[in-house]
Amino acid sequence: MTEAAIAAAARRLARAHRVAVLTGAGISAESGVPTFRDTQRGLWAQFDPMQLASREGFAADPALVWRWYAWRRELVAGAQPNAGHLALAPAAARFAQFDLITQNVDGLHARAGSRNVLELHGNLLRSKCFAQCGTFVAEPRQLPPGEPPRCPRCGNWLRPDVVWFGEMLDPDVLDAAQQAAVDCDAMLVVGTSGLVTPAAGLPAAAKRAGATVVVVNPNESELDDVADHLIRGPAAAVLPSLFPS
Ligand code: BJW
Ligand code: ZN
Repeated sequence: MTEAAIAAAARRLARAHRVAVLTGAGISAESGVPTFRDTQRGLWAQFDPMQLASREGFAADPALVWRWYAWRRELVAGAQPNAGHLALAPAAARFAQFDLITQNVDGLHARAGSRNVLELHGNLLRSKCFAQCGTFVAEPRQLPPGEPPRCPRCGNWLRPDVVWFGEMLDPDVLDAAQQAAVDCDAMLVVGTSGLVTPAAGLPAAAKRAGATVVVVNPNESELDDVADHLIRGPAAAVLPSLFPS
């Protein structure tokens, strides 16, 4: 069943000229990076990620939120791109247009060789000033764990350069992603629960504009209804077969 669904989707993708890909945390699961809604392991089981990933959560306890991100940053630093990430990087060259849109903050697509990745929710490996004075810091792995470091310009806290709940996405990145969605003739959606807007609206926007939508997820998701091709399987096993050499 899944084999037939993969073969049908692969045939459709092979005919496409303009492809957009939307990835979520599931694509990094097989690299050992927990999905967003599965980050509550061990010591972190008692905390709500929706609370930690918010300005209010950081303001209430900056050290706690900083430690959560420091822990996740270490996990990502020790992880490697998997066969799913690695299948997407060379696939870009097969199409007239190929846009890779990710909700992930782990940077694994770039480490797999993908270029011009549209990172809708920022990147865990960068930090910026909580007071929005315009300061960005590139290499927070060198920063101490525990308390957040201070902004070198204004002295406020540094925070991860990610998009928290209730914050606006970078308008240029969001515009580019929305344009890619309405311009593509096939959209591949991988490893996202489809719970978080505006990212979750991109597959429906693509479909309304006439694109075929392929969804890859081992579990049910909010995006199953949008799928023309629904592939129930893990990204690292499925993606190489969608772009056979
Ligand atoms: C596999 C697999 C394998 C497993 N292979 N697959 C009410 C109040 C306030 C705001 C809102 C509200 N109602 C709606 C909103 C808007 C809000 C929102 O959507 N909230 C919902 C929760 C309801 N959105 C926002 O606030 C956004 N901003 C915005 O809209 O601005 C305008 C506005 C402002 C104020 C009010 C209203 C509007 C910003 C959203 C930012 C999201 N940021 C996060 C955190 C980033 C930093 C960090 O990581 O800490 O981004 S949240 C988190 O969810 C993260 C992810 O990118 C994002 C999506 O999650 P994803 O990737 O789908 O992961 P999971 O874990 O949910 O799912 C994993 C999937 O993988 C599952 O389906 C598995 O089955 C699958 N899987 N193994 C393939 N091997
Ligand atoms: Zn500052």
